Amino acid sequence: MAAPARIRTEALLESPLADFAAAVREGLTKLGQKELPSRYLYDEVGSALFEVICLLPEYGLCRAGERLLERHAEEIADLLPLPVAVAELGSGTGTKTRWILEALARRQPVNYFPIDISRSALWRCSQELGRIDSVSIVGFEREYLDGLVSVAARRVDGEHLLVLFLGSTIGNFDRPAGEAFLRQVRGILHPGDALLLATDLEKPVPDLLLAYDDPAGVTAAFNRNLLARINRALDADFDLAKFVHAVRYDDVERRIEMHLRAVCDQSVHVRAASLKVTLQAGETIWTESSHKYRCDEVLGMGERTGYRCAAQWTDAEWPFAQSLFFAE
Ligand code: AVI
Repeated sequence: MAAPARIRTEALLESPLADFAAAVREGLTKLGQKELPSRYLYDEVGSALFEVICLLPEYGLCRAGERLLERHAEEIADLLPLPVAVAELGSGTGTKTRWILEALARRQPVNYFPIDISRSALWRCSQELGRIDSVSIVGFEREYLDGLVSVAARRVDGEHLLVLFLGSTIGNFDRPAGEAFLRQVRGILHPGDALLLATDLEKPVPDLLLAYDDPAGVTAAFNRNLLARINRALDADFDLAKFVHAVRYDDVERRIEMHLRAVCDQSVHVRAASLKVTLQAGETIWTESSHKYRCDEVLGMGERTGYRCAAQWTDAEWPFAQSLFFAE
């Protein structure tokens, strides 16, 4: 049996709490639409709720991504130049990565570098994947691009890099920001390095609304937990009973938006951000966007940002794509 994985937790953000307070202050004092950044949905509770969301019958996204990896991992591995090290952006607990690592480990010893801002996610990732023979893991508790720069600096001569960006996390960026991000990743890669990019595809709006507003209320709890997190971490007094989860589809932007709607006029004190906010009945705080794509649009995004697409696989049950790009 392989030794338990070693998780290195290199330099953290300078002051995560100060960054959080600043982001909350900025988002809640915006003129017009109030916002909170979706990255803060994922504290311990939020991450656990997201894992439950992935089990919901109405939310097929995670299962579709995993099905594609399970079905096509060998083909993906055959397309990669060897030797290759694997970096994963936002690895979470790493469940969906197993298929790729196992396929690669049948061809070569694999160095796997999960990058995630959550130490507990990295720890669970090491538990989940650290026992695959011929796979060694070093985790980076860092932001995506910082982590990727560190991983790239560790590569040995002649070794390629495969970057995994799974789960359609790119959909949580605005489209221009998503492209800018792909370009930044490209700037860290060498020609011939690979990027496996997952994207959730367009599907009927009623299916999307149900996926993001499930009858069991798990997504609502996931959304409201952001306010609970602000209460806990920033000494705020949001009354969660005074907010409802609201989901809408913007068919121009082709995205699902999650909001928290105030059910009555109220004011909230966020002490650690030195902030008093007032909300009117019906006003919303926008907490997440989840963009949906077309297959050819994904190819275009890759081409405009310095990649060539080698293959694209789609899931028939839940429209979803995995696209394998090579840096040009
Ligand atoms: C992580 N991300 C791709 C999910 C999504 O579908 O946009 C987050 C999520 N939000 C609500 N449900 C799931």
